[in-house]
Amino acid sequence: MSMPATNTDALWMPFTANRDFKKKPRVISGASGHHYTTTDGSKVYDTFSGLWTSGVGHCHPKIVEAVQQQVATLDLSMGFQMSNDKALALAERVTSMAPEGFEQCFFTNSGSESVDTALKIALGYHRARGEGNRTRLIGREKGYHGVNFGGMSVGGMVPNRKVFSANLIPGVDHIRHTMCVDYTPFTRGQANTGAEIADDLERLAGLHDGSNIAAVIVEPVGGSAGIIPPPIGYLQRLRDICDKHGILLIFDEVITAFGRIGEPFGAQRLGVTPDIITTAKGLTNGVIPMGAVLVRDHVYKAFMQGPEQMVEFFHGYTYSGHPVAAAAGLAVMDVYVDEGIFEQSRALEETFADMLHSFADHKYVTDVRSFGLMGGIDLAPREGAVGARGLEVHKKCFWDEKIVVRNGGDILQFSPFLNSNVDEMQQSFEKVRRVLDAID
Ligand code: PXG
Repeated sequence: MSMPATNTDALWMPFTANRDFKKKPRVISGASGHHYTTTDGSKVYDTFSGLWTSGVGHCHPKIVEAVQQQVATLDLSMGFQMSNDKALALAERVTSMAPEGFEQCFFTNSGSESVDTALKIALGYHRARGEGNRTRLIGREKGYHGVNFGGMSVGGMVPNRKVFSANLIPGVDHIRHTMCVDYTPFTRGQANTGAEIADDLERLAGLHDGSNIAAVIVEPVGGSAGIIPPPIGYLQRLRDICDKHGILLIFDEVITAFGRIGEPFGAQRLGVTPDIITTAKGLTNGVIPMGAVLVRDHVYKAFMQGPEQMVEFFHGYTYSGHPVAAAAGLAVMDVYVDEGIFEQSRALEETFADMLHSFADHKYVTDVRSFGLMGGIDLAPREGAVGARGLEVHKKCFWDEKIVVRNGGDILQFSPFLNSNVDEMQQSFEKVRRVLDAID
């Protein structure tokens, strides 16, 4: 076996401070269960489940076996005008877990692709129904919908948009975000106030005329911007305004689907049904890249018209429904059910929230937010050096405490395994506190 590579020169890393990283690289060469192994042989506990992806842990034997078998049986088949047995089975499996009425799913390779696919479905849907004037897309401030042009344009993360400002797709607006730090700090779960923030959509419907709006896309619980649970009643109010104006509601569930908030889909947990759901991450436990866009029956049916020899939706990826990814997904769905993963996730919520909110008293902590197994801790930025404190926590946790802690600037984000061991989780938070106590 060759030695693990350690030369970082050739790699341009995603969403990374490359020059800082390359001074002292943090390089992983193995993983098992809830730990990574570094190239120097250390075991590192993962508080972020991969990147919100790997809820059942790393290198789960059943998933590994399914992938190994599939790659030796059918490595790839063309997905256009043909399909494969695993893609069919996974589509059936995933739609059977979805909220009622979601009967079709379209496969992609990532969350970003799921989002752009969903936006295109929304535009195609209205046009197929004779409402081609409905072209406007509405996102939300602080939303994260991936990095492709559509998702970036409806997204509301300023650093991700800044450089591309002049090239964002036209015809997009944003409703206000629901980050309520100023008036409901340290909220555990959903805030009691703020449902009326949804009325911002009514304002945009008034401005543009609702009949010109195709779709609204939101994360049911904001993830990347630092864990933003919806105020109680907010999502239902969005749903009602969409219904009033014939607007499609898209839930971006790339993070919230598959147990992260204690149900197969966030829509089920939050009791609001959108028209389109985007997924990725937990679909395959992150083992093979894959995403899926689920649609309600009326959306699919709108496309199924015209001459039958015609392609109904001119969209798709070479690897849509890739058999190895789909085999991984099928094994993951088995693990979710056989090991009661969603139930475990739900049972861990309160313990996780207790641990997370215990940081409220720390001198650097300005807010703590949580929902399900999603948690955010805001740190006060250092004077004149935004993001420096967060990055130092990440690095010190890795080197001194042997845990991976994700920082988005000065926000620490937590995405524990859905089957976390409570003692390990407790120890990881004790380590985070030690690090916070030790730094400036
Ligand atoms: N939608 C949502 C809601 C996401 O969270 C994407 C789309 C894009 O998925 P891909 O697979 O194209 O990356 C995401 C991705 C973070 C973090 O630190 C989260 C994501 C990506 C990078 C960082 O929270 N989520």
